[in-house]
Amino acid sequence: MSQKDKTMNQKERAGLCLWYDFPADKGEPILAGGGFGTTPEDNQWQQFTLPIGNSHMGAAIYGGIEHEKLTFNHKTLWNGGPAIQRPDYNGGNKELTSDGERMADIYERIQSLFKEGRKEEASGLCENLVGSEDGYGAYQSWGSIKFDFDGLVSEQIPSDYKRELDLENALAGVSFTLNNTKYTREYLASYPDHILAVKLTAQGIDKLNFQVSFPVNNEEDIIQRKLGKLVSYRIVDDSTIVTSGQLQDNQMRFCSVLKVITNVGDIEAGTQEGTLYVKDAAQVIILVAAGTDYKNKYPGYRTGETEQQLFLRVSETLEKAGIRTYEDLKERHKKDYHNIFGRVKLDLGQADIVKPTDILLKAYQLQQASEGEKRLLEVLVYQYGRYLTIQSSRTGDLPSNLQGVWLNRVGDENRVPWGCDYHMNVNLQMNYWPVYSANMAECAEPLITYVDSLREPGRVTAEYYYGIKSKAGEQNGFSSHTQNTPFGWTCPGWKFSWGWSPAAVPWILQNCWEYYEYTDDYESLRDKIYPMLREQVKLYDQLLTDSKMKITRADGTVSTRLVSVPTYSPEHGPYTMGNTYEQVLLYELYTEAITGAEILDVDYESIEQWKRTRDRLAPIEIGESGQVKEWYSEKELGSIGEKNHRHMSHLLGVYPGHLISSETDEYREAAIISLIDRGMESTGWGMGQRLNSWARLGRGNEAYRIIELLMEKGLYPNLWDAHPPFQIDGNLGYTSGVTEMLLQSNAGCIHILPALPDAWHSGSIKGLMARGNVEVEINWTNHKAVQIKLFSVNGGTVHVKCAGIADMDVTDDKGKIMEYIKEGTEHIRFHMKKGGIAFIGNNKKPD
Ligand code: FUC
Repeated sequence: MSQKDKTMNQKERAGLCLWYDFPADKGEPILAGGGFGTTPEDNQWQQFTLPIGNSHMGAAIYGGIEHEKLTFNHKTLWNGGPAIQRPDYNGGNKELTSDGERMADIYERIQSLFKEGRKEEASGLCENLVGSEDGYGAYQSWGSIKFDFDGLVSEQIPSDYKRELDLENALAGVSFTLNNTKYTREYLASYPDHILAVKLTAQGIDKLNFQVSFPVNNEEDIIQRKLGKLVSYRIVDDSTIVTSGQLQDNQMRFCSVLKVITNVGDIEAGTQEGTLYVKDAAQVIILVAAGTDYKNKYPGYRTGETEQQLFLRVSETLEKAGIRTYEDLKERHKKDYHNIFGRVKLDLGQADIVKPTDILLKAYQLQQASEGEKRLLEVLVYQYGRYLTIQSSRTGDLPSNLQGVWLNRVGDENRVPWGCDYHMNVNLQMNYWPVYSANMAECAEPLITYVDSLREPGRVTAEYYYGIKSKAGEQNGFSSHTQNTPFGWTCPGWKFSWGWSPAAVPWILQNCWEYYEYTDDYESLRDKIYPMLREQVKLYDQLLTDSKMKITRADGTVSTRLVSVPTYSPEHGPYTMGNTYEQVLLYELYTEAITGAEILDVDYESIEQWKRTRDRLAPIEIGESGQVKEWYSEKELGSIGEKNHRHMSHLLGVYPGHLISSETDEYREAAIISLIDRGMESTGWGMGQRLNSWARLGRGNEAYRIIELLMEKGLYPNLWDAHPPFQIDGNLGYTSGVTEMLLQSNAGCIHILPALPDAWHSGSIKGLMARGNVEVEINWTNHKAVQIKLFSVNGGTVHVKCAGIADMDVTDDKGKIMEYIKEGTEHIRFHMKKGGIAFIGNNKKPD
């Protein structure tokens, strides 16, 4: 290891840990709780607990001294969907309106009215285009793992108390000393072994004496409203708590097995049903496995397992893990985690000091942090976004939801924020913005598989609402809207103004397409991604209609615009015939399908037709204030819509799209005017979107100002993002945004330091990914890249853009000069071998 690498690692070690000197229930909340009946307890939970997860399961740790608690989740534990009391459940889709008219007829009528210019009548009819509320459901908290310790009573928090989350190893821990005994607790959630593992130790005079329980979260009113859990607890083998149950709402079965292992000390039955008492132990290992009979398979969404079969499956998981020692489980967990997390290292010149995270955040908020401390928090939150992704989105599972996998609430969507669903209105998209660029591509598998699973139920939506039918086995078009659940909920919600959003699918497909762009994985493109794009284009081929709006292209040719009708720009303004939001996404969709077909060498005739269609979408128009119009009828800024609205979907061509970039000058200036108009402050994900957009526009200092505002106003002490309540998209949008400030690859080249702010004058980043499967490392000093290292996984031509690059030389890993083609002062192109390395540096000898 070089000296430089060592310094980087030391700094990372000091920085890459969240830690506190008090338990979660003793913290003073710094922000209001948010809506959805957020209680003081919910607020405490969302601001202070520390999360671990293996995607399927999640836990959030309090770190109480006498009473320790971990809220526990399983990603599939959802109310809603198919159920005995909902024999006709159909993804919320309704064929008929409440007046008995066919939705598809109303849809057609709305289109005709809009075309006749009868906007008010058309808009009035839009409210009919809704789905049912019945069966939407909500994600449910499972319960809590509790430890009630005897003898750990203290008036004060011990001075050596520490509660921490080590991001480098994905380990959470609590430690303190009481009565000359040192207590440590370590928590991990293992993806390779499918378990949660806990190690408790007491070193000194006293031993561990505690009751352990695993009660489900089942508030009384929830049971009365039949949204609760029917549950039974039993003790097996004198050391294992088995919980078996069913959700009242949809009869989903769930089962958990918690096993206590001690080598010294006794395990006895506890005082209440389903509890165990551990006596006089110096070390205790606890393993937890859990599962449900959910299966993402339309239309039943169940495995079909009996209670006993589910129990056997969960027990088997636990038994397999139980053969291994705790240390072995921990090593396997760390290896799996390091493989993804360890790829990216960020050094912004952060301070090498160790301060509790809440103190660091507070100093930042009060503008009392040193520059080094600010960098430390900026790096920490960056890597936290990567940690949260790895902990909440792994192969074989559902994607991360609005809170990743962590939730402490039960009930309906008025209590569980937005049902904690799969919101495709920027939220699910944002969760997956950093996966490719920040080198975690495998974490996107749950998303791609999930979107694929919306196709079958989504064909019902296409049929009912647009009259587009797929015969058995046919793929004639699928649709889905804002809200989505694990049960193929594809209807347009129960209110048009937030529920209707067919462009949600092209939008999320963009994330799926990016998987191919970054990995060059031909098989995935052929077998999964292109078929989805193709079917979506097929849908829009049938939906798009001539608006009679005149468009004049850059080359002077004139035609009329094809639009989808009705459209609504999230979540304000009028109902219209097309809008920038939807047209931009469609432009990108057609482009992705065309490119995909060309790569795969298929659908030649369609490619030509798709190009003609794309040519008539004309997504972007500039308004009288020089802005990107959100609606085609908009004149000057502010003439329509709400000022400072948190959504800025008319700017999707900036990010995550490609229509507006620092290369397209005319649109770029317009986008800046529109961005300024939306304001710098917003909710969590709103900050994430602003950050990524400023970065894409090459405006590092504005991007950095967003970062400062996010730190100052938008994060809880546990660094979760505050919508409020907690919503994980803002965390992941931040990680994506920082990546976009340092590296971009959307405009046909690998752009080095495209939006470096003044505050980050020197630093290094290692392991970012550029499109075309190229790994990039950048070292910069005084705002200038001094060395760039590229690793081309698949080989091919690379086009690199960087200020001053024409004065640098390119060498291979043996130090041999590589030939390149120079284009102006900022661009070079050269060929790389598969697995080849290139160093671009400022080592040129004077001529
Ligand atoms: C969108 C946003 C809300 C919230 C919800 C989950 O509808 O407008 O702010 O984030 O998603």
